Amino acid sequence: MATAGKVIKCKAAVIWEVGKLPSLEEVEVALPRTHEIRVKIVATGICRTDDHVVNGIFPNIDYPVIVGHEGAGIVESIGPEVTCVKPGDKVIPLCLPQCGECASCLNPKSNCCLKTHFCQSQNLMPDKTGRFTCRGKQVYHFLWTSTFSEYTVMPEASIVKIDDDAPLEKVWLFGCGFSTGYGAAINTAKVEPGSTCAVFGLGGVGLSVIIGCKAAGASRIIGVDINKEKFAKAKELGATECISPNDFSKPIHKVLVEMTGLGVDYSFEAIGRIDTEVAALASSCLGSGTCVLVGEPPSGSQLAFDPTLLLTGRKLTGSLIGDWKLKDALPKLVSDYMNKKCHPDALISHMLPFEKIAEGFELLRAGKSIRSVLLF
Ligand code: PAD
Ligand code: ZN
Ligand code: ZN
Repeated sequence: MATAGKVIKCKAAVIWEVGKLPSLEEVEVALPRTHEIRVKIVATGICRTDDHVVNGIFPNIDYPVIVGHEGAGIVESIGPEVTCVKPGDKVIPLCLPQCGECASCLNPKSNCCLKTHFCQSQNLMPDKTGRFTCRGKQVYHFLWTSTFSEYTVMPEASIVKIDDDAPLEKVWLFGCGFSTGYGAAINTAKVEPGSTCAVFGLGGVGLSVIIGCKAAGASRIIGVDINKEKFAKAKELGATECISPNDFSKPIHKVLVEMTGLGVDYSFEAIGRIDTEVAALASSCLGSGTCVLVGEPPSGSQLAFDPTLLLTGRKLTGSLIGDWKLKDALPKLVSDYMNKKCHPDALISHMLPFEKIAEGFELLRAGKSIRSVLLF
């Protein structure tokens, strides 16, 4: 492409400091170095995790930063020794890397690559230098994706080629939200046919859990949210009932236990709050229930609960990006999408030009959107 070998000037949204919404800027994007790829982002969604960075509750972030981690685009150019993609390929950036070499990548039971931000910082490229500058200042990367920039750079561990015919304005959903929720149900919980499920939080992630529970054959799926405007979409996607904790004087876990006898077979927390994590655990069935934590509580949070909940046979676990090894899984998920085997499209509530990114964040905060997609 004509831009190959040159520094690119393009539009991006920069979070200059904690508490400030991403601001539209012109940034410079340097050339990809060895084992790096520069990608032209076509479409990118706004996930609550991006808002956590705005609010300063995501761990170990350096500011100014360009966030965005649900995206899809086209390879613009590659650095030396890149073998996994070539210019022109359609790709999805991976918010959870899969280096293929570390102990986790070699462990078939783990997707928590040791290069992920939970193990080491991803605020700069692996060689500890950055590729973004704006107004003469270095701007940090986020999860090696930074999809809120028209052009972005990532290492080979953080990119995967997808089907040439995949619609980029749709399949960005696989970059985080849909894969996270769907995988939490089918990979982490391994929901069984005929089972009962409760899903706390009916945002993009929780609704994707519902899609996964339904696909796995759950017979009863109870959605829990304080925003009743989310109920119609949850029911459209497979919830059999929806309840709001605000409609009951007793704690919501007691309501769920009464509704189901001993509690649900599988409960999921897709909000990111300590109190709802404990409520989800207490809603799961005595003797055999499984509770899966998906939401990300503020960094430094500590969970406290009565250990009897576990002694009496409940299992508590967590799920990072749906337990998928993303580089292996995403091409298959996208081809399932192309073959109409899974349909996350209903999660896209708003399509906005990239310039309206602030409006996208406001819609998320006001509880009016599920996923807004920003188009460059
Ligand atoms: P969202 O904000 O779109 O949805 C959250 C939902 O929770 C909203 O519908 C709220 O109304 C609802 N809610 C808020 N407070 C309560 C409450 N007290 N009781 C009941 N419902 C409530 O977010 P999202 O769906 O984009 O993300 C959900 C969480 O998942 C968030 O913490 C995000 O950071 C996390 C996440 N985790 C992973 C992972 O790999 N584990 C990946 C992606 C996102
Ligand atoms: Zn790895
Ligand atoms: Zn996300």
